[in-house]
Amino acid sequence: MKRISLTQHLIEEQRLNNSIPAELRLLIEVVARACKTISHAVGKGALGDVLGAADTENVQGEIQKKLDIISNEILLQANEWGGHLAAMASEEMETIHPIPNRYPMGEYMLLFDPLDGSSNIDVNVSIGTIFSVLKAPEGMATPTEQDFLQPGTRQVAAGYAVYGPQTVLVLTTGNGVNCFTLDREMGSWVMTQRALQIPADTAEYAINASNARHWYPPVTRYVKELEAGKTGPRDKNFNMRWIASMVADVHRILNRGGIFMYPADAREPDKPGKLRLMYEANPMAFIVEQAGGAATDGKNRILDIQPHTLHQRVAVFIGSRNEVQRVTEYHAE
Ligand code: P6P
Repeated sequence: MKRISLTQHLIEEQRLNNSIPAELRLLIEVVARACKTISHAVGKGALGDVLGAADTENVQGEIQKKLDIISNEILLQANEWGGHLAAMASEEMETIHPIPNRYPMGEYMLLFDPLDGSSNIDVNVSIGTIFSVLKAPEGMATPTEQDFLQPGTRQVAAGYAVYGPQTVLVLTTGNGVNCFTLDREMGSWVMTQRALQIPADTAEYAINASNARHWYPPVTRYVKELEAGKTGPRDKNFNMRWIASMVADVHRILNRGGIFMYPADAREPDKPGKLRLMYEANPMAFIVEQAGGAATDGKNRILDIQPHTLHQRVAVFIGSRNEVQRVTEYHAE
């Protein structure tokens, strides 16, 4: 494949599909540059005195890691001066972050989980940044949380960076999914995979099986059939992976198929799941659907869900569409 840079790809996309206005191209380049900086900070590990917990909690009541806060700051500082954004929202911040008055306001809104998979940071397992881009409502003067509460179908771009053996940026602007690998010597993102497609079928699933006794019947039935393999109704054997880093699990699925599940369960009956809709499930669902996969909350297409609060959680079944369809049908029975 001809190696082109992220910049060249975005310019060619704009020329071919007229789908990336200059402001959106600038936004994507700025976020990609911030992910380079985060990759550098993550890569230092203990040498950069960035491991371990900070002495603060985030809006979810989770102890923040130093790198959670560092990554959040990197994304805020990279994006607030460019004039392309009206506001930002982050897993690490209770309320939205309007662009400071000293900078011009743009027409896009950026949401992100600055460093997903935090429990893996200190043990050197892959982690990542997830981001989602929405358009600010017409005529919006002062951004409020309400302006962010748009269904996932309204995203104009979504992506993630996975900080693993390679640092890879995965991006969609609505015309398919492309991957860029960070060339550390040149400091540039180079396209390494184009138009990714997720196989409709798979023999690999991802779920935290330690929660099995808490699952509701549709999930128990579905997973038990996978575990039965050739001896059961699926008549084939399945493999299991659970990295406890959604970005890494979804990246594997994007490359070789699979289904990732984080269901609601009986541990907290009124909690719809662990993952957040606005800056985890929605961007991942946009990417996966653009790659021919599917994403539901067990009943509804994730991208169709009308959000009610910025940090709301949602159950997630995402990946190879025939498996997502099957487990969703089990919920309907
Ligand atoms: P558990 C990471 O904290 C995360 O939000 C996702 O990236 C990951 O898939 C999930 O939580 C892991 O959850 O309950 O297995 O630790």
